[in-house]
Amino acid sequence: MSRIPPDHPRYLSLVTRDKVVEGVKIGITDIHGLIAHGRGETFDYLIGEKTTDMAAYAQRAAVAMLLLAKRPVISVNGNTAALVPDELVTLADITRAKLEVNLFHRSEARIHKIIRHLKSRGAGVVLGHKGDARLDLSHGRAIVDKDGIYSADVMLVPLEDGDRCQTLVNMDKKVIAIDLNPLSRTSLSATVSIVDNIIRSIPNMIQFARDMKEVEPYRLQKVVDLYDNRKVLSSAMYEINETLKNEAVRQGIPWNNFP
Ligand code: PTJ
Repeated sequence: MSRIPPDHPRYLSLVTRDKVVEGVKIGITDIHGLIAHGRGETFDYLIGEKTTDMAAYAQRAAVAMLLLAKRPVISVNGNTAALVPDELVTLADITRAKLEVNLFHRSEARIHKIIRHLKSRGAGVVLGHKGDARLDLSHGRAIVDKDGIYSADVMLVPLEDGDRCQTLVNMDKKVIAIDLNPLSRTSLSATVSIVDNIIRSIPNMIQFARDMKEVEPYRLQKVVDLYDNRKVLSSAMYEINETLKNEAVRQGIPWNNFP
C-alpha cells in the first residue's frame, strides 16, 4: 500500500482507494472494480460522505429482514472482499447468513482467491465454488450455488448489477442492495436500497444486528412491515440535491442571477 499521511484531509478516502488497488494487485478484485469504486466515490461526495438518517433506517430494516430470514445469503464480489472482509464475516456470523462469492467478471481463480481471503479472516464455509445452479441471466453472475443464492429467501447484495438484482426480485427473494447511486437499476429494483458507502454500511449493520439479535420476531416483523423503500430512494435524491444547492448558495451567487 502507498504511504498516506494520517493528517491528509482525504485520509480515509485515500486509504479506502488503496484497499481496492491492493485487491486488484493480489487478484481478488477485478480491474473494472477500480472504475466502479470511482463511481461510488462520486456519489459519496454528493451525499456528504456520511450515513444519512434514511440510510440508517434502511440498514435497520435490512438487518431485521436478515434476522427473520430462513435462508439468508450475503453475496460477495471483488470490491467488497477488498474493502470489508472482516466485517462481512462478522455480519454473516451474527445473522447466520451464508457467504457466497458471486462475480460479474467471473473466473474460477478469483472465486477461489476470494474464498481463501474470507477464510483467512475467520469465515467458516464460503460458497460459490460449486456453481451447480443458474439464474436467468447471460453473464457470470448467473452461476450460483444451489444451496446458497439459488435457494436464499433474503439476500444482501452489495455493489450489485441491475440485471441480477431484478432477476432475484423476480424469483420472489427479498433483496437488500448497498449502492451509493440511488439512480442505479439495482437501487431502483431492490426491496431495501441502502444508499451508503459499504465501508460505513456493514459496520452499522453489525451494530444493528448486535442490538436486534435477541428482539422477538414479531417486533422485527413490524420493523420490516413499516419500512418504505420509496421514501429512502427519494430522500437520497433530495439529499444529493440539497448538497449541491447548499454548495452553490455558499458561493454567494443567488440562483436567479443567471441569464
Ligand atoms: O468482482 P466482480 O467481478 O463481481 O465485479 C464487481 C464490480 C463492482 C466491478 C461490478 O459489479 C460492476 O461493474 O459494478 P457496477 O455496475 O459498476 O456497479 C457498482 C455500483 O456500486 C455503482 O452504482 C457504484 O456507485 C456503487 N459503489 C461503488 N463503490 C461503492 C458503491 N456503493 C457503495 N459503497 C461503495 N464503496
